[in-house]
Amino acid sequence: MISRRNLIGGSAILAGATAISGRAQAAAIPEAVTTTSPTMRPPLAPPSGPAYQPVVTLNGWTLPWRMNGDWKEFHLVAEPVLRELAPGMKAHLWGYNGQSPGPTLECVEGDKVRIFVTNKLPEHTTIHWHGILVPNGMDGVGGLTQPQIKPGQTFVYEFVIKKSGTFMYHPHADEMVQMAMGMMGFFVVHPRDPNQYRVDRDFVFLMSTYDIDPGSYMPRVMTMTEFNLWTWNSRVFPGIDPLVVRLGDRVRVRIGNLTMTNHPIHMHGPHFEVTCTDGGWIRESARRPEVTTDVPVGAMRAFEFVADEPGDWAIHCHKSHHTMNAMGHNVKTFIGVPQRDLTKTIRKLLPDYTPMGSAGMAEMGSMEMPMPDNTLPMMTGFGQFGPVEMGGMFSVVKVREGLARDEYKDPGWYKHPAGTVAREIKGTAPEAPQRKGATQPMDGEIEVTVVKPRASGHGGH
Ligand SMILES: [Cu+2]
Repeated sequence: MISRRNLIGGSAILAGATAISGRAQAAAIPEAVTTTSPTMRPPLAPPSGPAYQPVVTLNGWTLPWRMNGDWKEFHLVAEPVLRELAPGMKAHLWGYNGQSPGPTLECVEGDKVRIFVTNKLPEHTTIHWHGILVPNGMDGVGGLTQPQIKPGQTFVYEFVIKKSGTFMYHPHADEMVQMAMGMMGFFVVHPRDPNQYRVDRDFVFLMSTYDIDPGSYMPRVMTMTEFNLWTWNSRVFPGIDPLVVRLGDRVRVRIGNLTMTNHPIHMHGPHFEVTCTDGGWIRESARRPEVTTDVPVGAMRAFEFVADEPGDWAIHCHKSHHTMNAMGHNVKTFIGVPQRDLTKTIRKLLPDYTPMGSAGMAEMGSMEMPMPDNTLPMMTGFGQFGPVEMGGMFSVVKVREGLARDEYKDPGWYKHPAGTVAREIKGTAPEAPQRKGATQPMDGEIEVTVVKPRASGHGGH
């Protein structure tokens, strides 16, 4: 649901802002469009100006703008928001225009852009336009290139966009807190020539991490490494939108990383090439095929592929802890440990104790364990064949035949043609050949003699 709010009527507040042109002072601040829903909104085709293929923000939206003469005007409002991370868990974050991440901004190379930023947070903020070439005074570094935007103030940023590409925006004021609270957004600049770097579908998401104790709503902002929620656009599996793709489409996926660690993003199915970073487009001769690309901290990567094979193709971070939801870090490893006697002993002390993981942890994907309110299972989600046993940074690229050009609705699970799914074979496996005689090597086998090191005063390994 999108509603319009008149946030600030006059232009009195602009008196304290830096670098405001006469034109901006004359103009009233545009309305701020806001949304409280984490539902993906359809791509926003440009109502005027050069044509382009608009991007699709997973569980998000593109901010509408207004034209004022030849200036494109946006209004961002920095404010506390309530974000659903997945059905069953909400978090009190900070974001822009009702959501974290903030809305995606889309422009065209050569656009004259004016962005109003209103601060409705309890502390000061700024916005840095990450990767965009701007005059120094528009770079958004609090204290260095501008005074911070105090609560209640509105500042205006103005620049002409020189270069197309894949960028983002985030605060450059009390950064550790403000980014740990979810303040960030995507900024896509389309080429002026719509046929340059043309794709049929263009998805964007930002990676962010949170440390929210099970049962609570507020991220710990001092956490440096021990995060427990690994998100794409402040959503975790199974709450992340699928990337719905028409068979044969050329597809781009743009990813930004504002977490404290790198994320190797792996896509099953079609091979891809990284085509763009926050420094610009990669020339064709320098591209190489990949199935995983690492997205470093504070960086953007865009990759492209042709969706030439239908199916439900997993896309996820390859750090396996990042495809899990909140868990206690002190869960012990019990693989191979018989727990019956141990459980009896522990239950004398803790009657509700549930042992887990003597054969692995897969049972957690199908079990419904009692949990505090506002917490997600560590491993969750069901596919058509059973539990998916994932969480965090995981989604599905759903390649389907016969979709409409702008159709992004979840088509459900892939219907595999008969005989194309891995299956159980009934019957007994033949016995492995028995080794005769402990000392005789079999044909082709090399006998190895282990010589123990002589005991000495040296510590060895
Ligand atoms: Cu990761």
